[in-house]
Amino acid sequence: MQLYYNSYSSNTRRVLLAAEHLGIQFDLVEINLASQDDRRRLEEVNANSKIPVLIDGDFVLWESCAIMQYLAEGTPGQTVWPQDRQARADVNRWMFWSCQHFGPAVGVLTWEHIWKKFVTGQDPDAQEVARGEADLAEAARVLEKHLSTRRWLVGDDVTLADYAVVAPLMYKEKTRLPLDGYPHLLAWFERIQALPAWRNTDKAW
Ligand SMILES: N[C@@H](CCC(=O)N[C@@H](CS)C(=O)NCC(=O)O)C(=O)O
Repeated sequence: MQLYYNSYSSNTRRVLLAAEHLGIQFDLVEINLASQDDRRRLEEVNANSKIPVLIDGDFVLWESCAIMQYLAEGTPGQTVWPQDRQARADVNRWMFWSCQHFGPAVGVLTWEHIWKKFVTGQDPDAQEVARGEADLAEAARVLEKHLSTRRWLVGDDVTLADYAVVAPLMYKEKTRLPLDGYPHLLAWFERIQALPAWRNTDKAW
């Protein structure tokens, strides 16, 4: 299988986390989003012009969480995407939440504090930073409450839910994410950072 990727991409990171956990290796195709040639190559497989993209024979799949589920489904004996209907729905719920709420909140801050300068040369916009911080506080509050009584987001061990939600935290230090007031969230992040999947995919910075 081929994966169109970049190590700076948090959406790619969640796929790499799942693949590492499942023992899957890719033929990696690095995409530099600043290169017009790479963009053209990317748009041939994803009209959204976004990474990651998985190619498995004739089958092309984009959207990071869909790729994670596809990888798990194809791995006999895996436990990260449970077979039980309700447990699986619970994992799916956090994966959707990650893409809809947590990831975008972190994404606003990552853009303002890191990428904007690279791409546009402009400084962070205070109003946008305030919006990102407010959205992050709301999402972090939900995570903190949930993790106050459990070690992992679903069940007794790490699942795709944890890998999907945690990926944007690869920018926690660089973006100085204001998360000091969320001790359970931080303890959960430390647990994930201790996993081989995190350590073996920690190549970006
Ligand atoms: N919902 C998509 C988001 C993918 C995405 O936004 N990827 C970023 C990199 S982290 C990207 O390719 N951005 C390029 C662009 O928006 O032009 C997913 O989860 O795969």
